[in-house]
Amino acid sequence: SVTMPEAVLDALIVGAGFGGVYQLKQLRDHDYKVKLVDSASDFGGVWYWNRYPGARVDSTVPHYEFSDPKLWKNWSWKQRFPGSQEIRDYFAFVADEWDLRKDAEFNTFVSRAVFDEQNNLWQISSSDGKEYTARYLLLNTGFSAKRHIPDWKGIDKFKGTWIHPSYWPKEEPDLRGKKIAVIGTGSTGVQLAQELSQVASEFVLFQRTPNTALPMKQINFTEAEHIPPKSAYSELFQGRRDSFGGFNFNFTPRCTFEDSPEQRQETYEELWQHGDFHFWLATYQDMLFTKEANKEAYNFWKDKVRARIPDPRLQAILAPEIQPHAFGCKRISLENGFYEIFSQPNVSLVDVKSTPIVQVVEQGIQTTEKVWEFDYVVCATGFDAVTGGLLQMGIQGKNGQLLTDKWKDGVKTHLGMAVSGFPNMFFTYGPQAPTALCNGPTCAEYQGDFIIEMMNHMRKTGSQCIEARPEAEKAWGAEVHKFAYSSLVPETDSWYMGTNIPGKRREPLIYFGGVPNYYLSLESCEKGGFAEFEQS
Ligand code: NA7
Repeated sequence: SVTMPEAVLDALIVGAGFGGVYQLKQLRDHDYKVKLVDSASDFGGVWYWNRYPGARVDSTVPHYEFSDPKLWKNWSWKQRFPGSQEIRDYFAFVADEWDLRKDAEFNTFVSRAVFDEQNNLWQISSSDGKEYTARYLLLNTGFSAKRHIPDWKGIDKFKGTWIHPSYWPKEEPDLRGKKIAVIGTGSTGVQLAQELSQVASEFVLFQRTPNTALPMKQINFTEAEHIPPKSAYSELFQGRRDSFGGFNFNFTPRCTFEDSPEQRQETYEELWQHGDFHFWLATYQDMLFTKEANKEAYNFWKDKVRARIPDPRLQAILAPEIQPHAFGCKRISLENGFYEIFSQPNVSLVDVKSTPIVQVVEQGIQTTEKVWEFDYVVCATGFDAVTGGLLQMGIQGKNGQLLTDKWKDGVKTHLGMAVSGFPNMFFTYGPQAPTALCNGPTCAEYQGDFIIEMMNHMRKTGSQCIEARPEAEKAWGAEVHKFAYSSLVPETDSWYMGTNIPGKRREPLIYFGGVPNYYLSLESCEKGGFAEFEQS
């Protein structure tokens, strides 16, 4: 049955992670009539879904939280890199503090959104038949809303339990003494391997590409010791806009070979000891741009990691002598004892580059070498990242054009937030923005503030329709390509380039100019009265 459209909203927000939650709070404070929907049954975004053993953020707090003092003054984390449950607790706290629940509808998957050109309104419907009418459609669906499972033959024949980790069963399976496989060595695979190898009777990790993981250096906070102290928070939140990744650190202004070999070793060692992403994003500024600099960083990484793996065969798979890809141009993960698990007698590593997976069979996984038997297969093969989540919602702009058609020959956006032909629609943490290279909450606030300023501007001028100008979109695309192609990123296979999904177009999906440049672009657009957008 078709329900009658509810009263017109100023904005429908899709997604209850950092982006959506921030916008709900801010828009309500600015007297907009808003509602938030999410397909999950609670707040948390990625953290609602990612509840697999070991799921943990690899950005430090307090960067990885909202900057509102009302929140951080009353919230203390237990660890420098909080686990998934702790982040869900934080979301529950935020929902209470900001009184969000009354405007949130859960278990609601947006399956269609059509722009009504006569009235400048979005008509939105959910898969269970709910309908919404809103002036603005604000998509905060994140970069990993669409899971990816390779289409191996026989998955349906497997007699054990097959799990994509972001659909971890709420009823926690008892994995003790079980034979467990993890396929994939992204952040998820690495975190899972660290945990499941400790409980499984036999644990097998299937690796296609080594993850050039860095030591996390977790810190447990105590009441007395909360690092950094809260007195430093305000300044620290300010500092995010000057940092490439939206944290509080930056590339050093020096180039790799300006230093003597001894100085270089010392610098690398310091970055290494610091943990976090420092060896990646606080290193020599040419690391992501020149092959020689990149190789130097890789070699240091390789020697460090090899020292932790006694078996030369495993060394060659986990930390190959020949650099497998440009270091840091594929998402680096933070590990906590990952390389040590391979010395355990119950752990095996399968290199699927040399012995590919042929098919899934009743007992487990058949490679070109043998059949591996399992009770559980955890398929940590990632996501149709960055664009997949946006393209699965049946979005239709002006003249009936589908977003899937608009992006058929490549992604086009203005500022990584808007699309020409799709008025009054904005998204955060999507394609052609610093997404995923930028700390999530930093992006949520900067992009959210831009959207709110834009809506305020529209209200002030009495306009009802705002749409990215095609020429602005073209210029932004060129900007995105300029940054990407000046680096080693485009030659590296990864979801940054869309190459993790068979058949997906190879193109830079992320803006690699860093947060400071991105922030300037937003600021200049705002100061120019949003003239890069047509308004009527
Ligand atoms: P990722 O980072 O996309 O990792 C997926 C992993 O699965 C990666 O190691 C892939 O190998 C592997 N994969 C994908 N398809 C296959 C096939 N067909 N055969 C074997 N292995 C395969 O997803 P995550 O969930 O770990 O992390 C997502 C993001 O969340 C992460 O980057 C952080 O930002 C947080 P590949 O490397 O492509 O060779």
